[in-house]
Amino acid sequence: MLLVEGLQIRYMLTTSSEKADSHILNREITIALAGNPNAGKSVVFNQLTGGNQIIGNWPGKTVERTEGWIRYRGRRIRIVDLPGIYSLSTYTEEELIAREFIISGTPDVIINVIDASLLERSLFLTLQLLEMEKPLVLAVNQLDVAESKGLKTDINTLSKLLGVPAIGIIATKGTGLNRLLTTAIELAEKKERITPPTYGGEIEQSIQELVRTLNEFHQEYPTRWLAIKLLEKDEWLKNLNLSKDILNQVEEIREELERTHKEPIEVVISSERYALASRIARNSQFYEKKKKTILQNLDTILLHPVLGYASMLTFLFVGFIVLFKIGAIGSSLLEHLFSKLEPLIIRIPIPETFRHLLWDGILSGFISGVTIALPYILPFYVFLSFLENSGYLARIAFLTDSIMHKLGLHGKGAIPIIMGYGCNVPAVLGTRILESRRERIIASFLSTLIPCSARTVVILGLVGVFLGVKWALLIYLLDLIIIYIAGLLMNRYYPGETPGLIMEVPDLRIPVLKPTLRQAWFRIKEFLYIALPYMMLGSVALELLELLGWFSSINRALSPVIEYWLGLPPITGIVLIFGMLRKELTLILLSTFSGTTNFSLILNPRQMFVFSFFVTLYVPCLATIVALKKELGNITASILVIMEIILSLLLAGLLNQFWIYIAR
Ligand SMILES: Nc1nc2c(ncn2[C@@H]2O[C@H](COP(=O)(O)OP(=O)(O)OP(=O)(O)O)[C@@H](O)[C@H]2O)c(=O)[nH]1
Ligand SMILES: [Mg+2]
Repeated sequence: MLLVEGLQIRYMLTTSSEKADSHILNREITIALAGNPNAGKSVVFNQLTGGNQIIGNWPGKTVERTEGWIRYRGRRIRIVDLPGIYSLSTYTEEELIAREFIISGTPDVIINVIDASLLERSLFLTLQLLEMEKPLVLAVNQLDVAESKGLKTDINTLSKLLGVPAIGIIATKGTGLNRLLTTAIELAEKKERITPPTYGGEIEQSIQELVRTLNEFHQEYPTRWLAIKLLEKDEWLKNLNLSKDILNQVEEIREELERTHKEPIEVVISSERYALASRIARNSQFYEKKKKTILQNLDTILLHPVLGYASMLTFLFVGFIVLFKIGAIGSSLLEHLFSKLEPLIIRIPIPETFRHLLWDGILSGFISGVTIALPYILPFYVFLSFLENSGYLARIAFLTDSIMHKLGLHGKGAIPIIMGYGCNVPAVLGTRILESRRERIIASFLSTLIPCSARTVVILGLVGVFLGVKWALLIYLLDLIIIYIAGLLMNRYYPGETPGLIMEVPDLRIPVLKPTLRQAWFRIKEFLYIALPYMMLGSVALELLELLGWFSSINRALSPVIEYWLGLPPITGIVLIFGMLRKELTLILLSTFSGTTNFSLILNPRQMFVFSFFVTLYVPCLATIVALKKELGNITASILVIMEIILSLLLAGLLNQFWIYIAR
């Protein structure tokens, strides 16, 4: 699958209990995972289905409905991971997706995942879910985090007060998930309607009054829920074509309530929910004073106006150097290993042409991929996964908030942009955490200029190894400057406003090892299954082009741009075209074609630098273009791609000419 994360992917997972219970009917049950952003829904989803939803410690990762299937005791169970939401009555895109599924997607049961360390806030949504009267089980997650903050949760009382089953879980460790699943299935099969929460005073009376009227009309939705939504003037009700009489009655009640409360009715109902949520939270959770943990103290440094930036820069710099060192060492070790292998294969008696295709094509594509790309990609993904799950990524977003505003983005915009260092595809999809289309366009463009792990392979494997790590760092810096200027320009010439919201910074935590490594592993697997075959096919295609004698004519056609403007050797022309598939291909093909990983034999320092710089900027790879099209539409995506081609040709060419000029 080309587009990895965030899209709908299906899994079939068979649990061991299936065989024993195979006589049970093949029943189908749909379970929806709903809850606040960052509550841990996707961890639950991944644990149950074996899926690979993005998880991380900041709100707003899951932006699409994602489904997975499992078999459990003879039943086929469809589990749906929904985007996180704070309420069911406002209208962000994620809220619409989640709400639409809960109302019309007819889940048999809802698992409401809540963060036990943020109980009161979570219950605000729980109450709204209960209003819908669907079977619901409360998954009280992150008990370990709550505990470390000194919060003791009384799950039984919570369950009693809400009138639904509640199960305490620690999703990252898998604790309680079995019970959660069995309880959810039981509820789904009983199909009992639950008792919705009742609110206070006149609001409750008005709801009752409306319920009486609505009961006379047979509706497919619970009347109490309809009554509340009518009072809240919910847009969605337009779909129902209710009679004039009912609408008039609603209007009368609304007017009266607003007269007594002197506030819009939505606000009055919200305050009722908050009051109830707060009462339930107070009665079911207790605070024992604990010393501040080291992690909480750490935040005074990490978010400090001066020390925060200093520690961020140090952290990223050290991280970069360490990653480069690990990559370089790994790379030379692997190269040594494979060089021992080479003579063995050369001795295999096969016809000359085949040997060319086999050795120069498939095998050297594979070997270059493994020796040049993997050593950098592997540690990088682990690093990124820790950055995401510790919550440090959200802190970087907080620190860069003011810079982001200059670029026309909310601070949250830093998150997809930074994720772009891993892969531009999830970065483009991740721009959905931004509110407006304008912001999403700016952030998507900027994140496709970020050197993803594939481009990192080229920068580190070529410039880092042959010119020195300082030069590699220079490319990253130049890139950041270009992104900054591009952002400034876009903000200036693309009319619209930047929202002034403040970003929510989740608590810092030590990432749980297993799911964090698992997340890294899924990305590495993607590399092994998709990138490596590309590299082998690419090498074979290149060999074929040469055998067929087409090479020189293609190179001649490209020579004005490649040789004169960019100052690169002719062979790089074809290589750069192949690189549109995946950026690491450029370096891999260069090595398979020239038969060496010692790039100093074919490129001089200027060419290495210009080549890497150009690869960093020119068209995003195919998968990213597809993601851009999906998120922003054909026209916008095409404009962005064209802008990028012009930008890269212009800047890399100027850089080359400048270098030649200086060197003269
Ligand atoms: N310590 C601990 N961490 C957890 C637990 N559950 C989830 N997390 C972490 O909390 C963060 C958020 O989890 P996600 O599953 O991504 O949250 P989500 O509800 O899907 O969030 P959105 O997709 O943004 O709505 C991740 O870093 C998880 O590793 C838990 O029980 N204990
Ligand atoms: Mg999620």
